[in-house]
Amino acid sequence: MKDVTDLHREFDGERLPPGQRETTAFPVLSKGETPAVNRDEWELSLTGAVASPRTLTWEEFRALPSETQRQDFHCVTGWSRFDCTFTGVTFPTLASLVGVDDDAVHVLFSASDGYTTDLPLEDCLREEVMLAWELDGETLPADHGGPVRVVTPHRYAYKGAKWVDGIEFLTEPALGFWERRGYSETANPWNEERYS
Ligand SMILES: Nc1nc2c(c(=O)[nH]1)N[C@H]1C(S)=C(S)[C@@H](COP(=O)(O)O)O[C@H]1N2
Ligand SMILES: [Mo]
Repeated sequence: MKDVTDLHREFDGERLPPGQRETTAFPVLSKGETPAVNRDEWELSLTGAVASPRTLTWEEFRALPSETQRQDFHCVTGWSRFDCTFTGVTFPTLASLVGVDDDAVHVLFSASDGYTTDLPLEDCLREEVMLAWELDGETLPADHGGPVRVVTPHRYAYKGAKWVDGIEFLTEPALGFWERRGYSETANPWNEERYS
């Protein structure tokens, strides 16, 4: 299994980012109710500044190469959960499927509960950014974003959309749900980039 729990070194930080406390629980943090998302009706759209936009069904998505990674998870409200095991498809795999245009600079993720979040493209084109359907060897629970969520272990976890159903490649930055409410665009936990 690929272990990326040492990626804090790249950001010149300790494993536990400043101002965080470790929890062994996995709290649920959602802006509203957990939406009921049925795998058989779920689709993932890949649109915007790409050569070939695609909409993937669950079967098509699951046929893509997948991997399992050990990752840490940092919530901007101050808790971190170490050693989460996620199985999914990496963002670079999805990006190469559609062929990202040269002028794409940001990515807007959207989700079934109306949530959105935006990240610079370079922060997405990393092996540890995954669209995951398994947590700790079990089907990803609905509260944690099942059937499919994004994980961003190098960024605060609000950059990882639960119940993800859309990825739009953008030629300029956009503001997602929390970014519009004053949270950081870049969200690097080792710099405590919590607010903009
Ligand atoms: N669709 C969606 N994704 C979301 C959220 C949300 O409200 N809706 N909350 C974000 C926040 S603030 C955090 S910390 C993590 C929490 O994930 P968890 O509930 O699995 O702990 O999901 C992120 N992704
Ligand atoms: Mo969060």
